[in-house]
Amino acid sequence: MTNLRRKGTLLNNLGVGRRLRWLLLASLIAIAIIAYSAALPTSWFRSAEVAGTIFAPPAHTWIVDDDGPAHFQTIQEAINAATPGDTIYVKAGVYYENIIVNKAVSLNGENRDNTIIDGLGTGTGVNITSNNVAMSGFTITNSGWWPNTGICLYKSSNSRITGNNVMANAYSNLELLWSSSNVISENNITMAPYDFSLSLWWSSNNVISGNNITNNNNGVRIYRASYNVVSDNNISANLYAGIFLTEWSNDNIVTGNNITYNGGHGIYMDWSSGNKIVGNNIANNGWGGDPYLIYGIYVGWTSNNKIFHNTLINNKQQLYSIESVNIWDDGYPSGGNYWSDYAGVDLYSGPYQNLAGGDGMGDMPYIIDGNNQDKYPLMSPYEYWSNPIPGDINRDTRVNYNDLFSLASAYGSTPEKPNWNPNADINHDSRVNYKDLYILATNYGKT
Ligand SMILES: [Ca+2]
Ligand SMILES: [Ca+2]
Ligand SMILES: [Ca+2]
Ligand SMILES: [Ca+2]
Repeated sequence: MTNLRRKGTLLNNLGVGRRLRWLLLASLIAIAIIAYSAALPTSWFRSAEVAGTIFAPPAHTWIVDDDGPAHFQTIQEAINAATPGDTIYVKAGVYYENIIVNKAVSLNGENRDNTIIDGLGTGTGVNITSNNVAMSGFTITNSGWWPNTGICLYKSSNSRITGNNVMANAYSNLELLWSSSNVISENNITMAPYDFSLSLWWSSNNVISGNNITNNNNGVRIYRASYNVVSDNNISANLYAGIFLTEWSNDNIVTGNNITYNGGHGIYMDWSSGNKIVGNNIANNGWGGDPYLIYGIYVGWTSNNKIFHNTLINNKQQLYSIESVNIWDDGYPSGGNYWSDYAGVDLYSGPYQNLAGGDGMGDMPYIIDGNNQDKYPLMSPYEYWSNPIPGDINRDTRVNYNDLFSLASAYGSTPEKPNWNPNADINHDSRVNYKDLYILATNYGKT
C-alpha cells in the first residue's frame, strides 16, 4: 500500500497524467511513420527494383498521341519519362521522329498501318540500344541514308520486333548489330531500295520468322553471324538476292521459307559452314536480267553445310557450287531435294536404289560436281512428298499400278528384310502387309 502510493506519487510528480502520456507517445509514433514514408518511396522502390525483388512498382502505361489528349505528343518524350517495364501506347498518327529506345519498354502502336514513325529522310528511325525492348504495331519509314536504317538493334538482347511495317527507308529497313537472342517476326519488311532490307551483323541466336520480305533491293543478309534461325518467311520479288549468308556465318538454320521470284540468287552462301538449309521453296529466281545472278542456290568456298528437303523449281539455273563440299541429302529414306530439272526415273528402291519398285526418290543421284551430289533426289516437291495421297508410294501424285507394284515387291517385309521399301509401309507400323494394301486400294486411281 505504501509502495503503490509512493509510485503513484512519483509519476504524478512528473506532472504528466497517464492518458496524456499515451497520447503523446502515439503522436510521436504517427509523426515518425509519416516522416519516414514521405522520405522513402522513390529511392526505396527504385533500389528494390534494381535488386529484382518482388517490390518492383506496378508497370505504368503512358499514352502518346500526336493530336489528342495524352500524356505526351512524341514517342521520345514518353520513353524519357518511362521506367523499365513500362508500356508506351501510341495512338494512330504520324510521328516525325528519330527514336532512341535506351530502356526496357514496350512500344505498342494502335494500328500498324496508321501509327507511323517518319524519319523525314534523316537519321535512324528507331535505334534500340537496350535489352528487353518490345515493339509492335507501327509503320517505320523514311529514315536516312547510310549508315542509318529504319530499325537498328544495337547490342540489344531479348527484344521483340513483331507485327510492324518496316518500309521504304532510304538505305535499309532493319539491322541487328552485335545483338543476340532477339525475335523479329510477322513484320512486313519491304521497299528498301538500296541495300539488303534486313541484315544481321555479328549477331547470334536470333529468330527471324514469319516476315514478308518483299520488293526490296535485296532480302536478308547474314554476315559473320551464327546460330540464327530464319524460318517461314516469304522472301520474294526482291530485285536481286533472296538470302545471303556470308563470311563465317556458321550454324544457322534456314527453313520453311518461300524464296521466289527474286531477280538474283535465291540463296547465296560463301565462307560459311554448319548451316542447315532445309525445307525451303526456292522457285523462279534468277530471271532479273543480270547474267551472273541466276541461281536458285549459289555456294562458294563454303563446306559442311546440309541442304535437303528443299524444292527447287524453275530457277534460271538451279545451282552453282565452287570450291565447296556440302551434303545435299538426309540419307535414306529421308531423302534429298526436289530438282525440277532432274531427268532420272524411279523404278527402284532401297539405300542403293537396286530393289524392285519405286520409292519416291530418283534411282540415280542428282550430280552437282565431282564432290557434290544429291543421292536421293525427290520425285515431287517436298511439300507433297512429305504429305502425299495415301498409297502414292512413288510420290508421282497418282495412286496406280506402279504403287501397287512397289507394294507387292515389298509385301511381307519388315525393316531388316532385303526387300523393305519404307514408303510401301503406308501406315508406318514397320511392316508391309494387308493394312497397307487396304489403304492403297481405297485410294486407287486418285490424283
Ligand atoms: Ca492521332
Ligand atoms: Ca527410286
Ligand atoms: Ca504413284
Ligand atoms: Ca504397314
